[in-house]
Amino acid sequence: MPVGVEAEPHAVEIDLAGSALIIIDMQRDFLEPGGFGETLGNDVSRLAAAIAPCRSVLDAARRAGLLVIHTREGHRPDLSDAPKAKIERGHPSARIGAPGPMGRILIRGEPGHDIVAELAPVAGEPVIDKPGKGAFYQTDLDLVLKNRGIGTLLVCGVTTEVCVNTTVREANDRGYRCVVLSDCCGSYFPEFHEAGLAMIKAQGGIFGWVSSAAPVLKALAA
Ligand code: TIU
Repeated sequence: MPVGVEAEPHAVEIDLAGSALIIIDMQRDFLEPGGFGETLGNDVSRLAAAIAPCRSVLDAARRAGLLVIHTREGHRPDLSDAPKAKIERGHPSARIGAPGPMGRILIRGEPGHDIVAELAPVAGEPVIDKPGKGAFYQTDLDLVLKNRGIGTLLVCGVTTEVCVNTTVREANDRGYRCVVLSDCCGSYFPEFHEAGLAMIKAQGGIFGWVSSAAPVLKALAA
């Protein structure tokens, strides 16, 4: 039976059996000092506020039996899946693959690539390793969702305007309904966080809906 969730630009009806929680890139590389995010010159402490709301939705989704999917951005140790243009971009303090305090920057298997302890995946929750910003690009996410009959995504993670936005745009074009939870997302730039959410819900919800943890907790408890 569908449940209503308060959202913008208007409330959305969600069929829980056909919905999944997807948590984008809540990795130490983005949230903790010494990782990829900091090498790019960002104040990584700005993302910490998203952890507790994410955790509350994650706990509720697990209790409600929702499919929970985690994603991680990162590359193979030999960098064979990392575009040269990405590695050479900008003037980071350390490039992708270079050694750092949490292991090699943005490399699979390194401590920095791990999801933060508070949101660590548990057995049975698919983890999608992605080489790009979007979670559909060069991954089997679409196949996993189709096999589970998922049509609606509750989206959390970082950063709002980069990997969350890219994934929502990809999902929208593939026919998924996306509900982005504002306080469960975060950005190094408060103004981009706001703009990233505004772009999703503008024009009658051009890419989806924007809600937050509280209305989703209410719906999951119903
Ligand atoms: N730099 C930045 O804001 N984000 C990323 O590079 N990746 C994700 O958002 N996951």
